[in-house]
Amino acid sequence: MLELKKNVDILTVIGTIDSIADATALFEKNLDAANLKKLSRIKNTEALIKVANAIAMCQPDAVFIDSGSADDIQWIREHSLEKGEEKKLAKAGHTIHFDLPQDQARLVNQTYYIINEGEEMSSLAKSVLRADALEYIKKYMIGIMKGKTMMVGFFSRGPVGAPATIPAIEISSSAYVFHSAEILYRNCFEQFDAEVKRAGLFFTNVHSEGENTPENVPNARIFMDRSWMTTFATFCTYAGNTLLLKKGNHRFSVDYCTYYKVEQQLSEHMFITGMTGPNGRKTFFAGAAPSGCGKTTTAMVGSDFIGDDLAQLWIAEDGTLRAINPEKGIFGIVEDVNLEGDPFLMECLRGHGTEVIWSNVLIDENGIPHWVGHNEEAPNQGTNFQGEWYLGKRDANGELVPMSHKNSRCTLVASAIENHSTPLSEEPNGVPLKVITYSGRDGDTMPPVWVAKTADEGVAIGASIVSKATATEVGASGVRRQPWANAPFIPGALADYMEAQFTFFNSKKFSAAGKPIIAGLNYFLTHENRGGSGKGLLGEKKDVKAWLGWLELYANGDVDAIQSPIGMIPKYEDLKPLFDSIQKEYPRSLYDMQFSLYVDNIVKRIDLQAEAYEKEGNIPARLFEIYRKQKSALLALKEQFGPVVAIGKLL
Ligand code: SAT
Ligand code: MN
Repeated sequence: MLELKKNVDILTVIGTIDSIADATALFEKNLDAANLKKLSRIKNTEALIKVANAIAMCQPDAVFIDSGSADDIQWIREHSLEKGEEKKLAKAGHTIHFDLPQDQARLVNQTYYIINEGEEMSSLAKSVLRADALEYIKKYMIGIMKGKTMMVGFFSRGPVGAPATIPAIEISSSAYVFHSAEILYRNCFEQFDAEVKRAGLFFTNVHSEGENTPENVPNARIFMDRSWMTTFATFCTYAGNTLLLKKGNHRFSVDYCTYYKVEQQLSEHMFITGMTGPNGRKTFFAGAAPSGCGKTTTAMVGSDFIGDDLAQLWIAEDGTLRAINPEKGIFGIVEDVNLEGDPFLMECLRGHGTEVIWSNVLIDENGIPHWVGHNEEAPNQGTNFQGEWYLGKRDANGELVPMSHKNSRCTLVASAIENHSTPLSEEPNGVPLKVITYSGRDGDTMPPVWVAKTADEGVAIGASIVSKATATEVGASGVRRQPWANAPFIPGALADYMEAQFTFFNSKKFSAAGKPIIAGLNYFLTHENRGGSGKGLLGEKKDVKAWLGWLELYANGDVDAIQSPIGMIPKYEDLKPLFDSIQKEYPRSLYDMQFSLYVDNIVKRIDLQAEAYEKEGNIPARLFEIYRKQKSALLALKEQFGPVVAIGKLL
């Protein structure tokens, strides 16, 4: 359950401002004439009271209202340089920001939902009671912006006017965070009041880096107040912890969809991209993958790239599935980004003059950024996320310090990417989705692509993502279940989220042509695990085009597929021409390695999932029915053909 505006709003308790008269008086005392004039355009009293309370709590020396104008954005860039949060690089418009060595990724162990007594939460999330959060915030956030300027901006999480767009207020003393916000989100200063009215709500985010020292990081907290849709973040700068317009508000959006928009909307950790099929046909995809599993690369393979991280989905009046990207920029991992795999992104990073904020990469003596896997000549020394760096440098534990952190990033507008479809990205009607994909990092079990036979089986694919831990979360390791790649962002009970998925994808509101196909993708099978030799991956980045290309054909009924217990599997003869078109040899032996059913592995995976979900309360029975059905069909196949079933046997 989620009850909005339940109990006290922490900002109001601490700031003590509860009327527009008091808010106005405070603005007059704290804002100069120019910023007062800007703020006077915002009329929504609830929003103004939130801002006033944030000022009362944080006690900044000055307040800057970011109207989104070119002048205001320029002011933010310069403020960041003055504060030393960013430094200029050799290429015009490029800057470097370093997060503290302790703050290189999402601080999952310091991230909490603020909840009310008795609320049922996801078993995968940490939560803190409202009273305890209030104590922390009082202790650390009162006066946290003394000596600093507070920046206040009004943003839109999606194209203005789209049914699934929700506006949000961003408040921070970090100019880096604000600079990033301006690149990644649409400033909707002029339309904010109207958008709050349309959407019926807005999110609020309050962040301060404080002194931003390593000693402070243990006190860092990322709090998300579910009931008041307000975030608080302290003593850190990594955007995943501080720019809470992104994952903080994504969490609220997931919560809101699960409890207030059932059968209407979903909020997903998905890329959105379009593929061009025969005769110029456009087919749009949205796909979930845990951070660091090739989501950005997949998104950019499309001919009509829309977004690489988040998607808001809804069923339109005409029965089609629509999607928007709440963001307009990319906060992309740079490790292994190179000319061969990511030519369009590389063009932005090395070629033409797009604005880029780099974070946590190596900067050489010429002010040029370098990162692991860029496939270029690399320097032997420079400055990186740990300070001065030289080849062979070791950290306190004797481990080699890599040239760049695994989670180092580039921040840039999506419209700079050659295949970005900017007009469609800005379309309030969204793009019509025909394909939903789920992927993880799975070395030995599932094939590169398979399609669910029913909506329920599709929901089960999403529920069953597993992945090796990646670099986006501090302290994570091992193989983990990653339901929908969205679990870190599901505040409420997993069962409620799953129920909402079943309801949505089985909705009678879909027209026959509007219902999407739901597929699994896996790029991470290894030779070793599929009867080959060596430890390498069976696939390479460019294969993604073939897998998506096949799904494009299948979704439009141009090819059929082989029925198997786990779903529909592509035929060799349909894949071959797709590999031809990417100039790649595709022998049947490779196909067999990729698509043979390794029954024992799959059954083990099903058991792992079923056992884990049995421990969770109230999981919809149909999930277990699907697992049971698939398992018994797989065991019957094993009986007939042995533990490794060549897919051709099922023809
Ligand atoms: O750390 S974040 O989750 O914000 C970045 C990402 O999408 O991987
Ligand atoms: Mn992400």
